[in-house]
Amino acid sequence: MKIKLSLIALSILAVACSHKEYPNETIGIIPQPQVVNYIGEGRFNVAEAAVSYDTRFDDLSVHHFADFACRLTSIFKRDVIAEEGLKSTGIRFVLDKKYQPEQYTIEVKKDRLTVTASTPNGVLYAIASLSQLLPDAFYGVEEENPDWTIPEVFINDWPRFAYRGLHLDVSRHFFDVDVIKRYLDVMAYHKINRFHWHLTDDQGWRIEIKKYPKLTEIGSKRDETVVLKRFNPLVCDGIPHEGFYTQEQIREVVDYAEYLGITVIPEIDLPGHMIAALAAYPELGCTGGPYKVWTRWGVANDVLCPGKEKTFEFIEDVLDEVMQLFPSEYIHIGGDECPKVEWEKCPDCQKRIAELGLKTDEEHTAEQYLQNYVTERVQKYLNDHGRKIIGWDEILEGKLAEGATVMSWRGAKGGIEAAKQGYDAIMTPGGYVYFDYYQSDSISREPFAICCPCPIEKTYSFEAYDGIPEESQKHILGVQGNLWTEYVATPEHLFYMVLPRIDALCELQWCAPERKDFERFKKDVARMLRIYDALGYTYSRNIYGEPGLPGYTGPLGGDR
Ligand code: TNX
Repeated sequence: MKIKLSLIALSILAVACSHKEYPNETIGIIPQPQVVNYIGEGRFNVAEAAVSYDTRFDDLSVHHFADFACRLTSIFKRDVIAEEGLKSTGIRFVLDKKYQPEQYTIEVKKDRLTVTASTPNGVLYAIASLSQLLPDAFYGVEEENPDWTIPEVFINDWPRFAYRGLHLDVSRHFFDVDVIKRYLDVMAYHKINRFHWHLTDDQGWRIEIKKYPKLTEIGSKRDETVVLKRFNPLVCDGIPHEGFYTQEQIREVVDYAEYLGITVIPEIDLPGHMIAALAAYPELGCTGGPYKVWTRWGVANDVLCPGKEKTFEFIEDVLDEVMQLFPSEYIHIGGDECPKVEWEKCPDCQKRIAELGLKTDEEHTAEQYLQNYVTERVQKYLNDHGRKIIGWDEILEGKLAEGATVMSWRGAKGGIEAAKQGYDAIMTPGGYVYFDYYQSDSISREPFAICCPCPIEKTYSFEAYDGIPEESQKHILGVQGNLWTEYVATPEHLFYMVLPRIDALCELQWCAPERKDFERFKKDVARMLRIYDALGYTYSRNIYGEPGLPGYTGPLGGDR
């Protein structure tokens, strides 16, 4: 018995010694997996491998296996099919219900590569990682002698945060469904699982609402666009801009996202940022209009009038249709940058303030409390329908009802405050993860942007828990990057702003902080850039000291 035990101990020791532990070795995957152990000297050859899977997997996972097999078929010019029923060799997908929802492992041995996961997202992320272990030829890059072998390695991986978001503003500039799908593709590849879709704003209403057809008939069109300078003198292009998604297209996007393991969180920004809606239905404003869909940027004084009951009818009707289209538990209700000047003058608003007994105190004005009233009422409506709200950090000003989630954009302080007060928070601080900021310090060579350089190193340096007391850290749901599109008018420009900062973002969302290492990351990004090239995405080459978007002819940062 004694001998047996020591033999087991010895063999465990032998296995442990043969593991080369990170950080001595890296694996070239973004986001860097949590655990990477090299377990032997052999190599597994993907070029010769069959694919098989555990019969207990769900349909969506099976689709992912089939897609992967199909890709191998087209590369190796031989029929690779995902076979039902596990084989003992080849690429094998195993279901283990004990795995956390988005966790996966990949164990590579000489004759078999075993992927284990418990959900479609786990499967998808395993395939994303596995793809990054393959040569560039996997992405269609012409390579002389691609090496299709993978070293014997064990990867165990799971996300740091459950909420891993990327936002897109389609109001300032409209992007069609194909662009949105390409955006979702690149998100899924980075294991990002929430798409925050900013669908309405002063400059355009982009979602069809059947009960209010003028929202898109009138609210989705503007006469022209400011192309330079935020402040006077404005330079406008004189070109009308328009676009919206039909409900059918919205469903198409939601389904497509679901396939990629992404929940779409719609934002209906209220009570500010509403001029496009007011242009269509002026009776919802304090003055009754007329209003015009905005052609300029910045904060507009005309906002929804919470003094009128029909404003709430409107909001609820819109949200009814939004809830039908989006299964997401969270609905984003905006709440940012809502000036109160009209409310101060409006008899209906003042009547409402009096009825509610709202009073100005040392900290906030009565009008500020009126915004709280709007937030709370809308929150209650959504809660009654089984949904939760997210709002920009302004919703913290005054009083905020329990159960709201705060999106911290004016730096991290809103998120820190929210978490301390016991609200859930999502960190999306301007300056770090605002992808509408310049890709490099050389702004004179960059497409004109709304503000400030934010090179990838800056994004990479963000740490979500900074300033959050340990006991409040559980309230940080995750991190999100935002792309506002005031100055971003084309898909080429759009992807340029996001790539490769999305690579930094996904490491903030996925990796344990101690796994982050900018030098390693930079090396891995170089590989990503080759993939972006192969897939036809534009991206910034600033990590090579090459600022600027080739082919871009619009205003540059230096023109400001
Ligand atoms: C502030 S971030 C806004 C947006 C602008 C953005 C430009 C937030 C909640 N509101 O309306 O597009 O700055 O960076």
